[in-house]
Amino acid sequence: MTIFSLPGVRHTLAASLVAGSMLSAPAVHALDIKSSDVHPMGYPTTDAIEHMGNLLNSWTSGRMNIKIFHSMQLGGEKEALEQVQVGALEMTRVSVGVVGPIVGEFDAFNLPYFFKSVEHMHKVVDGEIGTELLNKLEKGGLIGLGYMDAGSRSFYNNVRPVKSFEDLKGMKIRVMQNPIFIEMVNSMGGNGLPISFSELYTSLQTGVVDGAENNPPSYESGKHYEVAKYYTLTEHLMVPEIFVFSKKVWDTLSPLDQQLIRKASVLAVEKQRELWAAREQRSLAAVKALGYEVVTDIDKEPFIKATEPVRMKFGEKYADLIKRAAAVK
Ligand code: BDP
Repeated sequence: MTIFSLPGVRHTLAASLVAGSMLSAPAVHALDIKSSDVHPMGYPTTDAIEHMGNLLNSWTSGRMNIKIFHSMQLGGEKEALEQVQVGALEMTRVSVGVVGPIVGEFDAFNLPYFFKSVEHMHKVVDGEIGTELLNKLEKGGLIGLGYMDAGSRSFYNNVRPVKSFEDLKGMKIRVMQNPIFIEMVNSMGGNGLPISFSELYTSLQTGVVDGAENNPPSYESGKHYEVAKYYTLTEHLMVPEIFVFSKKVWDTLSPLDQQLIRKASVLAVEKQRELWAAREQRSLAAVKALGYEVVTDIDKEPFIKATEPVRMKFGEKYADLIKRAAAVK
């Protein structure tokens, strides 16, 4: 009897586990997974998690579902991670930028100008090192399910177009809540201010900050161009995204449910990366089409040089890991 098809999961094991749990009805628990994201629906990350929810729903005939709390309904990412750690929220998708303060090794990925290319980043996060780090999340009460793409982050502001290294001088720049990013901006002559993404638009609008830094899809989707019209492709960070499950809740799940979530996560990552590649291009084009200035011709060397002390200082503790990641071909 075919109960349902479960691509990739060892069929005999899955079928017997499902058959077993179907026979003993009380063991089958409905699972409504609440998952948060700062982005709205229609963004690559939220759409990928929606896809994951649809897969789980169809594989279990509606027993497992994901409800997405999108658009910062639950606040910023730091708060979301705290909720997941205590088990009040089952899942969240966040930037690795805010994971460093929980599991320090992730700061290797948060160093400015660290990854050489998207391919390099993929090889590192999809390889041994990526898995090793996901496993370390357990000590922070989190189960790491996978890495998603977030392209490169660049500066934008409402004072003047940044056409050379000197132009950033004196600007108050919002960064994600991690000391690395504060020092990164300071090393470039600006003034880094850690602020939650949920407060960023207002902070730009009211002049609490002059600018921020992010990838083109976030700049476009958050309509930050309305309040910070100069965008420059400095591409100083390539911070992946991550989605995590609450270890507290995870430990109450059956091995089959855990397996289903793992399998659906792999497919969610695939989906997200596909959506991401297309969205990155579209977002930049959309911003340009609206008439906003995007500086693409920029000498990155002075930025790379200025941030060397940041790589040294924050990388020192994880020197081996960083060496291994840098050597990944
Ligand atoms: C975006 C990430 C999001 C972060 C945000 C930020 O997708 O997870 O919260 O940047 O800057 O690129 O806080």
